Amino acid sequence: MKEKDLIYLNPVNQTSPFKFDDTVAKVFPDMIIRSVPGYSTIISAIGLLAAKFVQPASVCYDLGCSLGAATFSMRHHIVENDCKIIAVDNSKAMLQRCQELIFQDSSSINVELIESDIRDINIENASVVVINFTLQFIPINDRQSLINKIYQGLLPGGILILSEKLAFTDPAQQSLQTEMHHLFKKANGYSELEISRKRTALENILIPETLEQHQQRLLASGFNSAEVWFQYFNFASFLALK
Ligand code: GEK
Repeated sequence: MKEKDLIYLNPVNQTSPFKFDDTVAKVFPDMIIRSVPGYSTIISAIGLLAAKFVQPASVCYDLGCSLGAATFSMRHHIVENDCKIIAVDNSKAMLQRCQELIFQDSSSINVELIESDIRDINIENASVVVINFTLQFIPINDRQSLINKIYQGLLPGGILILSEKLAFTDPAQQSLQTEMHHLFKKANGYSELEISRKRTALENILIPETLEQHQQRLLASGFNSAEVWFQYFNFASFLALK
């Protein structure tokens, strides 16, 4: 059974900035599903897209894999047996749990886990790259070079699936979408206090950009097209085609 996220009920966690440590890793599946509108839909679609776009003897990357939800979705949908999945995260706590889940999983598709900053790894021979709610934690100035590296490492016909929390230039939209996200969290059992404490903890750590900024960056790196295939309030997922 999933362990419940009670982190921000605890006043001790009120002031420290958000970290992907063991406390977070323990409750992560519950946290992300109750906090990110559309998360399970996105995870399922990642498997479907990977199955369609994977190429023989290529690599599928899951950048910022956490407990490997996108990795497992790819693993269970892909039928190409000679491909491999490389899942990367810089949180030891997340990777330890992810490794345990891989041991319990029955798929025969090879998964390599790498503990690293995603800015420091090589991307090669990729048919599918997933970066699901992780670019938002990378300093804005480093985002273009990371997307460029992904584009360069993709094979012709390869895809990038990028999911992000969004910002809006129109203040009325920004405040409405933020309010709807908070109502989503409230409907999922988080209190006002937990929502506001988490918001403070994520300040300057999770930096959302607008849909247009993401699209421009994707196109600037060389992708032929970059469209939003899913959006639920201020959370969206892009599909970029090489
Ligand atoms: C999912 N994709 O379940 N390098 C490597 N990892 C990083 C970095 C970095 N520079 N910065 C943050 N992370 C997952 C969910 S969670 C999203 C992704 C969220 C890692 C961090 O350790 C965490 O595991 C993950 O990115 C972000 O589909 O919690 O909102």
